[in-house]
Amino acid sequence: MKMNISKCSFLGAPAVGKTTLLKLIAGKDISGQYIPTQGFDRGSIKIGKQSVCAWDFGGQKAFLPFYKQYFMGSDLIVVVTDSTPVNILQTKQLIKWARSINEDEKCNIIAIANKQDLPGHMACDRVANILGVPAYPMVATDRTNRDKMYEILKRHVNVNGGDD
Ligand SMILES: Nc1nc2c(ncn2[C@@H]2O[C@H](COP(=O)(O)OP(=O)(O)OP(=O)(O)O)[C@@H](O)[C@H]2O)c(=O)[nH]1
Ligand SMILES: [Mg+2]
Repeated sequence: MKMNISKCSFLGAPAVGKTTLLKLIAGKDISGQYIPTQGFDRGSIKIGKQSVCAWDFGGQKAFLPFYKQYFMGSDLIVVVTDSTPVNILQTKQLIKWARSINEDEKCNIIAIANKQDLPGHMACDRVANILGVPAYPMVATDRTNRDKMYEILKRHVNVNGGDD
């Protein structure tokens, strides 16, 4: 019997806000200082009736080759950018990498244009244009965005009959 679990991978450069986004969804404290994720962390999120296994991949480039085997088979890839022009271009490269690894799998890629509260951020529609994937504006450090982030995942995770 196929279990009703999706795999959702969070990918992005260091310090763009991946771990913060996952804490936001989980309703955890998001006020702490930056602690870089070493390797990856895994956690479970409930989206409707669906259990989603969320993989939080630390952004340091040296980890990338090591990720391949863990990253394969993602149902949804959430690439996170801090919405600066330089980082958006780095993110474009990461999307290329993600596609090259998942090319045989059908998997969705979306982007979170995070840190929309900071001066100099790029507007989300421009981020979407450059990256070529659907993008959503976000401030992960604002806990009132929890429902918004939940709805984004719900829309894109392959929810089977999970209407609530
Ligand atoms: N101003 C602002 N700061 C944010 C936002 N999202 C996250 N941060 C801060 O950015 C820093 C890095 O956040 P993390 O979530 O740890 O970043 P990460 O992408 O998991 O980084 P790695 O684990 O190194 O790959 C933390 O100090 C967060 O508080 C945001 O939307 N706006
Ligand atoms: Mg992290």
